[in-house]
Amino acid sequence: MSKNLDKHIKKGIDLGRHISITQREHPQATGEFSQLLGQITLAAKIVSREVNKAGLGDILGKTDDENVYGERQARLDLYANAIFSRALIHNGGICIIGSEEESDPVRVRNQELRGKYAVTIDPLDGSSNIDYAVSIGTIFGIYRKVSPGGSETEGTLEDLLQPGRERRSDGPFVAGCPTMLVYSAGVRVYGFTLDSSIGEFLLSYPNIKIPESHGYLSVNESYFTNWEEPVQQALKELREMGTYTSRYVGSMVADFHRNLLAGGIFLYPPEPEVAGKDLGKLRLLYEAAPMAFIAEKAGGKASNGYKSILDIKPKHLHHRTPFYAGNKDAVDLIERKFAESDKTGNED
Ligand code: FBP
Repeated sequence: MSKNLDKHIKKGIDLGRHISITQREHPQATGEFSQLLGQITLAAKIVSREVNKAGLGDILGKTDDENVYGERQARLDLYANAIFSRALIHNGGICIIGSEEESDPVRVRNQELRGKYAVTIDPLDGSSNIDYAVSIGTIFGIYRKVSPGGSETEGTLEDLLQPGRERRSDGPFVAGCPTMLVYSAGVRVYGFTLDSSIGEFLLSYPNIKIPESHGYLSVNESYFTNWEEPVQQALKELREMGTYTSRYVGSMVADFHRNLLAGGIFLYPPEPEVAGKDLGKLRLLYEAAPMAFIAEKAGGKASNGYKSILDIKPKHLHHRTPFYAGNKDAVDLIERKFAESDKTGNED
């Protein structure tokens, strides 16, 4: 980031101004990325408003519909999916969406609306907490279209199944006490807080760097006995260090966000003997890879136990992966335990 720009990125500036400032770093920029980020934040504000008054209307609870994994979809899951899809398709300049709530990719049929970006999204992460006023959020990821034909042609699966390192930008929204946007376009990680009195995201964290060697252990320990030995050993050693303590909300966006600011590691290990959890629970494209992008840009690390999450080539839209993300030294410990064990990596 050039010195000249650095002095303009001040706490309190609004997201629109921030985007126009950082865009100066990309003389070839067309404004399409800014437009897309603008639509994503607009949808986030609408969803955050609904979340903040959930319980007064009839938006809580589950529907009878199930997602591709047989998980019953919450009303707010479907509401958030509809709001983000509408904003992305009608004004986002995208060609295709890969969403947790849709079994198949959502293509932009109308050529006038199509653009050069592909988006992956978990419209509402932390579904098990929706009805209990616990922090939840949205996770999004942006890729450039790679399939032939530019925005003239429809997006294809190829535009979604790109390794995380190809991402243009990523970020979670955390609908918690304040609603926050955390995003990176590849250089720094920025944190914006929604000032609902003016309906604007204002810069609250100009350059997030994850603190090292201490913080929180965030994992659902009730599955401990199902984990592979290297994970059990690593967790024991992290506990014995005495510089970590446990915190687990059960909404990855909230657990990851806390650890991003305060230090720590979020883990969702595989349970080889449990049906459907041999690769863990979290989905690569719209849960693990966006968070891995943020973790790495903030000086941390994210791994599947054997390699960086950002180097995994997705096999399909809802591909699952073991996920360890946070302090570099804590994730290195996990990788060391797997390397020392005679276990061969169930690669991807
Ligand atoms: P959803 O996107 O369906 O909410 O699933 C992901 C998630 O809720 C994560 O946010 C959270 O970390 C994890 O599942 C909780 O799983 P578990 O209840 O097994 O600990």
